[in-house]
Amino acid sequence: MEKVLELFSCIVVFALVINYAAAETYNVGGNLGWTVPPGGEADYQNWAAKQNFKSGDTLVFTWTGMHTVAYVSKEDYEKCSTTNHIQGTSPVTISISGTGPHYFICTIGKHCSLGQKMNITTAGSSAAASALATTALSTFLLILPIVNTFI
Ligand SMILES: [Cu+2]
Repeated sequence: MEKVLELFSCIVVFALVINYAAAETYNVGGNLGWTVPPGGEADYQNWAAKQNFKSGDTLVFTWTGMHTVAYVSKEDYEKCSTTNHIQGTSPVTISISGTGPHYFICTIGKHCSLGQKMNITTAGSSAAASALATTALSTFLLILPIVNTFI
């Protein structure tokens, strides 16, 4: 019985660890989607500031009408360069890796200079999340024998 409980506990912990470290998917801009934002660039920065991006997460850019997504360098972001890495069919799915920052712009007309641009940073990498999960697992395995004596 004890062995069964121990195995069961391990499976539960394993599932929690997998869940904790799992990459997340973000719909860029929330309800606004990917468009020329009514409040200018601040709209996307305000949205991004509320998220907790990490390496391995996925961004989904969704829009109607004429827009594009370009995943660009800081320099191109600042200049609203319209030449590189352009994807023009909604939805566009982009996986972010590394700590960033990551820069995205729309390349249609003056959309970028009107604020359809976003830069994000990854607050905690998945490596940090894994380290935390490992710590949690180690702690649990340490207290497991104590827990078992009460069962
Ligand atoms: Cu656009």
